[in-house]
Amino acid sequence: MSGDGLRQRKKDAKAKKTSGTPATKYPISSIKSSILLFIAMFTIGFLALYSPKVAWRLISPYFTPQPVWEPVPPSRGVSAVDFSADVPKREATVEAFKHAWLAYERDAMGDDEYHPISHKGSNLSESGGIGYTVVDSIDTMFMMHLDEEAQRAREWIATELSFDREGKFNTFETTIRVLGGLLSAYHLSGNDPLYLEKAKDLADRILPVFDTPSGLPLSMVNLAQRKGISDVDNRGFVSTAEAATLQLEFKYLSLLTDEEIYWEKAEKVMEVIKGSHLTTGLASIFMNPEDGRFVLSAIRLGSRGDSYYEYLLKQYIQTNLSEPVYRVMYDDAMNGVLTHLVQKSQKAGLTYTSELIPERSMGGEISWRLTPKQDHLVCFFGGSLMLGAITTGSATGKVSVPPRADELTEQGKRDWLAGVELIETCMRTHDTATGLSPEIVHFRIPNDGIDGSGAAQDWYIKGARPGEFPPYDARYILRPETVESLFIAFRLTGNRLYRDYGWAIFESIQKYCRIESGGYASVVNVDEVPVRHEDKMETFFMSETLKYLYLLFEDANVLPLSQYVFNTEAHPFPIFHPSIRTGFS
Ligand code: DMJ
Repeated sequence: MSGDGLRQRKKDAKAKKTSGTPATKYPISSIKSSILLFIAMFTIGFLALYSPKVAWRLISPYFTPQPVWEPVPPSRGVSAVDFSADVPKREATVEAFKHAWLAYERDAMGDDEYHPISHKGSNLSESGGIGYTVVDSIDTMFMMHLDEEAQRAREWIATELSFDREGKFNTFETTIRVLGGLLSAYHLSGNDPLYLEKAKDLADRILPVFDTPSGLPLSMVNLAQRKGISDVDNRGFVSTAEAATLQLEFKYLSLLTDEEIYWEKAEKVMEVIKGSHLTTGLASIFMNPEDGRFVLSAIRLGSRGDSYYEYLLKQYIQTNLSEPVYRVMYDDAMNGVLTHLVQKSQKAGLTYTSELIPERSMGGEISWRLTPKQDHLVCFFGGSLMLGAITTGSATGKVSVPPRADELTEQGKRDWLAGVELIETCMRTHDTATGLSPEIVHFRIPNDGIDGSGAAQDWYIKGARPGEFPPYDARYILRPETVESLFIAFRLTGNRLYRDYGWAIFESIQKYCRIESGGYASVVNVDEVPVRHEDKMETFFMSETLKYLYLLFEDANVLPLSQYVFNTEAHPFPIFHPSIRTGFS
């Protein structure tokens, strides 16, 4: 110890001796604390008698075990954060993309959808394609530096793509895949005007869907006639996710063209949804475009509900956190989801989301049945929760990678942990014969009447019986949601575990979905080997699944989450600060 240090210690000891109150038998401070303790005990006792709930809320934190802050699962021995590219794995995803694209180009160039086993394409309407596959895939080519392929795709867009097509096109799908694809192609190509011109033409044809009494969009559109069409199969109702998942695209287009109409139409939908707010913060999956109200229908994070929650957060991110209304709506929704939908499985305590199904009694009363069903679609939610935790749940404005406990609010910590756990659950649903996860899983609950093989684990595929054709739930249709969450989780934690998980999924896709002659196909039962294929390669395989896998292994400086927001079809748009005064700014 140095002389200075020694002198300081002696000074401290002397100060201790000379300062402080003289010793008394009952120091004032301890009398004060006793009085305070007495008052606190008295108040709690009083409350316990007259309002036990409030009393429990006050004292429960001292009795309920609090979750230990473990920001990421153990990283299999690798502790340092390494965000550099894993080149061999990244290049393997490029090779897979080429295998998919070149087969499509050979067999079906320009058609909306591809059937890799029959080597054929097909269109959504008889009047011709709308670039469903080409446009959805082009930004992945830009990212992968597939310049020749991108040039050929551009050529097709310049010379063949037309939106003057009769038929019923789904408003949401056309927006997220085609409009979204054109807008990100515009940005990533360094503002090639072709893409913006096409985007504007398409958006102008879609706009009439918003001309309803409420402003909620109709589900379908005839692009040639520029006319909205209601969905007769669903009594004219529009699904909540579909109505509330057009906003990133129309708002970015508004920024690029300086035309406020796109912004206003998209924002009006959010205003209507805000106005019909349900007390739980949750959203039923159907709304009525006539009066703008929620219709009595299921509540879930899966189909028709999923991207409503995703876009609440992403709208807040898109405009650089400048519209607090989305933060309030998102936080409110997350409170509802975490309180009412998130459950733990019986055996391994896996975190999953259930659905609420409304039931009407003979007397007309409504009750809600909690159903332990989780769509593969829900697997986007793990990453989304983590992204939300560091955004609306940040206590300090900026958080570390991975976040420290003191950098997040209580809600932020809750959502982060739930997100991490949900990703683990989604990975457990890949514990199948193929290593691929099914379209829908059910979790075990008491008295569910399941026996046999399903009884052994926490989850099962409903209706799967040996010797019978597999149920719809057993399929894997090349969906991206789990790898989307892995990509976000890796970027927010730097934990290699997420790359390992992604690689395992990629290997299963290579082994079981790859068609030797070109392309990839869905499998009809993830629990059956050898697999049976379905003759379809969904467009989101090239636009989302392979893109997120590529970005998972790419250097994290590429398309950083601090500067980009991905639309629900994985098309990245830059984050901006709105130049116009928005309805919610
Ligand atoms: C994609 O088209 C989008 O991610 C959408 O939000 C939901 N489903 C598919 C992929 O599974």
